[in-house]
Amino acid sequence: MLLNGKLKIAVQKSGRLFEESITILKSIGLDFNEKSNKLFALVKNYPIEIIFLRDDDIPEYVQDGICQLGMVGYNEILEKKVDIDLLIPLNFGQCKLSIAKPIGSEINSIEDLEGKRIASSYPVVLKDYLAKKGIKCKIIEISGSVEICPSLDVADAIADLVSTGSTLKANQLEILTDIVESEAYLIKSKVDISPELVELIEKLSSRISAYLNAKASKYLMLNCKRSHLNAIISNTPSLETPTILSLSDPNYVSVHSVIPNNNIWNLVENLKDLGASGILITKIENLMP
Ligand code: PRT
Ligand code: ZN
Repeated sequence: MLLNGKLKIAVQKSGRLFEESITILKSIGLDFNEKSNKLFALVKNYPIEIIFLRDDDIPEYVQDGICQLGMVGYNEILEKKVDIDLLIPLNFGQCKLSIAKPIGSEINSIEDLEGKRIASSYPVVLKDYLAKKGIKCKIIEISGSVEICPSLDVADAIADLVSTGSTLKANQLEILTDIVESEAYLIKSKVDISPELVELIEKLSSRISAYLNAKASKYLMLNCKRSHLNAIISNTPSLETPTILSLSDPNYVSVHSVIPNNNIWNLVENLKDLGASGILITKIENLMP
């Protein structure tokens, strides 16, 4: 890593956030080889270096201005209490930090946690949460395998990240309450950044937003009789005004529209019932508002 005036973007070196972070950076046109040197990667077509770090270190590297941008979970941002700009929620790495207790234990409400031991890798977020609720507990800081603490009688409950819930289940634990929801964010340093790099950051942010918009949307095309047009348009959840094109048969039109990428099958069936034909739905590569 050199102090060479290039934009530095911190991403997780390996782990749950790695693949998706790399996919986004490549999808917005950055050309780099992440495999040749796992400490950093030089971007060939922009003055950018990708710096590979443990996710725990990313918030502070960005806060201190060593990296101007970073991609990291909101849980780590809260835990490190950093002063950074949250730029864009990245729609991956979704999980929640929850307090869980052994199934069948006498802890049935958060008040029952008073005086108990809670093991967690997120002592700062947990401490803030308990203080807000006015509950005094002993927090046992553990860096991994938090789930086994109750069965080893190291703790009465845990506070850990949950996504599917299968790890809790496998350890005979259940959620008592959720503390905070999390996903990966693009974060930006508040330390002085040169005007050239600010311009580059704006370009990258706008491309990331376009990439995320495209991923959340699909392009819909269909044909219908003019007489069915109003019903079809009012039943199409278009993100912007749909485009209506004339066809060689003056009684028919073609409707093109960007739609949200959910409930697609129900929508298609509904549009067919309303008289649409030749319904085509395609992926969108890029959606710049
Ligand atoms: O080496 P490094 O420090 O970089 O990696 P790490 O081992 O600390 O982190 P990693 O790769 O496990 O997670 C990185 C980030 O992914 C986290 O900080 C979260 O922002 C996000 N994330 C999303 C998760 C999970 N989902 C998740 N389920 N991080 C961890 N888990 C673990 C959780 O701790 C528990 O052990 O998965 C288990 C629970 O999963 P379910 O599916 O059984 O509920
Ligand atoms: Zn970590």
